[in-house]
Amino acid sequence: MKIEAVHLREVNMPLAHPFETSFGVTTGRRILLVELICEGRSAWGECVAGEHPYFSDEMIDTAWHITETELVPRLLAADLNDGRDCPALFEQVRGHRMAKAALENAVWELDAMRQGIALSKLLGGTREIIPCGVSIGIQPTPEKLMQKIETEVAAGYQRIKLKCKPGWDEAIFTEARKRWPDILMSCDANSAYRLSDAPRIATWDRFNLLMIEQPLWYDDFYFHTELQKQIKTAICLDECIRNRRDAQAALELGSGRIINIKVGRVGGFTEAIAVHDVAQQFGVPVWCGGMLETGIGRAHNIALSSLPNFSLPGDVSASQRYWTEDIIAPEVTVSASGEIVVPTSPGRGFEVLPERIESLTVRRQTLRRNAAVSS
Ligand code: OSB
Ligand code: MG
Repeated sequence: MKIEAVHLREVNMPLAHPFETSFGVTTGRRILLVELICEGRSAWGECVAGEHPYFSDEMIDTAWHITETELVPRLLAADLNDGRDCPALFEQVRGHRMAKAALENAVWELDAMRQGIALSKLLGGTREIIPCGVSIGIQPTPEKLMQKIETEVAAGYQRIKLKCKPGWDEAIFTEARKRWPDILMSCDANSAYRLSDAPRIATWDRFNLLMIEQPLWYDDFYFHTELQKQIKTAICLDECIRNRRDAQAALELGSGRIINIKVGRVGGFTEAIAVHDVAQQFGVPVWCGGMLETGIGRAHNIALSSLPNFSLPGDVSASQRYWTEDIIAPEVTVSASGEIVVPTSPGRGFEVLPERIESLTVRRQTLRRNAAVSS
């Protein structure tokens, strides 16, 4: 495959509801989309880097810069067999995994279209339906949070994850457990605690949480191991798992017992599959995380979630929870039993809506094979 052109776009999309985590509030997304043109086909990728470098050290503007100046020139000079060629192609560039993932995932999508098979099949997926959970942000009041939980439980979601931080933890867990003693419930601290909080976190075992996600530093394994020794509840690792070696190191150290796989965070589908495989060898379940994606990234998350070891409900939920109008058709919907049907049609399985995307675009750039940059 010789990619003929790459279109970069920034789309601006207001969120249907603000999303608050321990690192800040997001009211709207600025999203970098990439579109590859090859042999009359168009394939898309979504960069999940945020508006600020708060979740990780990447953000949309660094991702755009690296994509334009380093990654796309390498892609346009290459003749690719498939998506698995991308990691080596981009290897000289250190880090910038979310930027790399957007391009690599688009190459996988292109390859699936070319072969006439579903992206899920190309990735090695085996599931026809995937179980879905939701991630509920920090709310203005505990009452508002209880209303949100009620809505999502009624909608059928199979696991409720509560964003937490010091001061927004024990009281809301107590209240939620009083009202819903038996639901699958977890929490995500996004690194808001320190090892000195271990004695207090150990008392959370009484809430019967499925897991506590990334309680300590975003780049740490060692102190998570120390914390895991002091609590019964499983730690789930998100931010600190960048690749398959991290997964192996963390699981050998006992830093956690569950892994959240975000394809952007690990640099693309090739590495996501490798992390999935490492976890499987350790008998550790994984689930697919979310980064407030548009339908393009969401479709890719659905395909990835169809792999066999994605055995826990992920954060892949309905388009409508994020957007008044998504950029794909049909929008992603979740059944009353909290499941998404994995598409079986070729490629991503959802149509992109070019006019809708056009109307949301605030910045664009086209790079072509053997040609100067044009706008
Ligand atoms: O830590 O999982 C996280 C959103 C932005 C950044 C980090 C995280 C999240 C979520 C939302 O939890 C998941 C989603 O609904 O897309
Ligand atoms: Mg998380």
